[in-house]
Order: sequence, then structure tokens, then C-alpha cells
Amino acid sequence: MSEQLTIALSKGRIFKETLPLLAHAGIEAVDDPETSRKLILDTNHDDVKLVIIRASDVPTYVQYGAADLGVAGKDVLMEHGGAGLYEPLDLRIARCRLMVAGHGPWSEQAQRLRIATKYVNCAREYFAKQGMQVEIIKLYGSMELAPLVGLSDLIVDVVDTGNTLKANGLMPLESIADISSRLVVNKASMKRKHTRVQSFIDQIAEAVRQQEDAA
Ligand code: PRT
Ligand code: MG
Repeated sequence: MSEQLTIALSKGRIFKETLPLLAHAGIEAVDDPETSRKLILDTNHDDVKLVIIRASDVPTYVQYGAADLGVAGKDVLMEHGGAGLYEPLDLRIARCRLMVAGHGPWSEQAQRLRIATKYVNCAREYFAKQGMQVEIIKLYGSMELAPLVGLSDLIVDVVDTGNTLKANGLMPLESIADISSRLVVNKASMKRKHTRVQSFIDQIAEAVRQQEDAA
């Protein structure tokens, strides 16, 4: 008897960097999500499917059991809050930092500082810990634009090379967290499909170790 395993992934860097880890567990995608319009990808195993969704939707699919497992950035997981999820493994891929950025160091001012971000929960918590009263402005992308057009004083976003900040005349100011992608597992799947899920986790863990050793 073989149980179905559904794994949620996002296109782009997470898919690209997860593929070699899946290959180590003997799983290969039949279609390429960058060219296919399919949202459910078959693999070389009849009982393993990949669902391709927005990065920020991965925790939700796994939380509700629509996928047994998923790969999501720690930034996305911190923002989601992690309810209903186990996070058994740091995949050490898609690494970056969650940062505060702006034109320059901020100073106390009469009005509350305005922060543009898609990470509203992370930003609120960070500035509260600093004892700063701020106004959070929710955006869905291109946060770097906000300070340039006077929408906000600062942004909270993930930064890798910093080139995007630089190209827009911004600088990194404070680091909130080091980010990498994590394997997440639905809590009910972990119980009901324990042997299958645990052996998948073990194989991916071994792949991560091998990749680290090779680096
Ligand atoms: O694109 P979409 O809105 O669908 O979702 P997404 O942007 O969340 O997905 P995706 O695939 O871009 O990112 C998935 C995950 O990759 C994120 O949740 C992070 O955990 C991780 N990651 C690693 C990054 C980066 N590096 C990164 N550089 N996510 C986004 N970026 C952005 C960055 O914000 C900047 O705008 O890429 C741009 C280039 O970065 P620099 O600093 O190298 O110039
Ligand atoms: Mg993106």
C-alpha cells in the first residue's frame, strides 16, 4: 500500500534549489513549472505530486493539509506564524536576510515613522521590541519604490546581494533575521503517514548534509 504524498513548492528560486534535494530522495518532476501551465506536477513516482503555488501560500496549503509537505522561506513562515506546521528541517537554500532599509539611519521625528512591507507581522513585532511607535503600510511587492515616492520612511524586505536596494538609492540599516528555506510538514500527515513522511525527511536531511559537505 502506498500513500499519496503532496509537496507544495513555489516557482523560481525555491523550486530550482529544491529540485536537487528531491532528486536525492529519488523524486524527479515530469514537467518544468517555468514552462508548464500545470499547477499540479507529476513526478516519476505515481504517489508523489508537486503543487506549484505562490511562496506566501505554501504554509497555508500545508497547514490545512492540502499538501503534506512544503518548502517555504523562514520569512514567510515567521509572517504566517506557523500554526498547524512542523518545521523539521533547515534546507539551507534560498538564503537571504530580513532587513530594515531606507535612505539612511532613521531619527526620532514628530510623526510616527512609516514602514512599507509585505511582512506586516514581522515589522510590527520588530519595531515594538525597539520601543518605536510606527505606522505599517502593507504592500504586495516592489517595496523598494515606497521610500522613493514618499510612501514610507523605511521598508522591511528580504535582501540578498543588496543590489536592488543600491539601484534604488537605499541602504540596509538593521538586520531582523537570517533567512533560509525550511521543510514544513502538516501535523496530521506527520501522524497519519508517519513512516513515509519521516523517511522522506531523513532522505532530504541527508541531501542537505551532502550539499553542505560539497560546498
Ligand atoms: O514572487 P512572489 O511575489 O510570487 O513571491 P516571493 O517574492 O515571495 O517568491 P520568491 O520566489 O521571489 O522568493 C521565495 C523566497 O526566497 C523568499 O520567501 C525568501 O525566503 C527567499 N529569497 C532569497 C529571496 C531572496 N533571496 C531575494 N533576493 N526572496 C526575495 N528576494 C528579492 C529581494 O527582496 C529583492 O527584491 O529579490 C530581489 C533581489 O535581491 P538582491 O538583494 O540580491 O538585489
Ligand atoms: Mg519574488
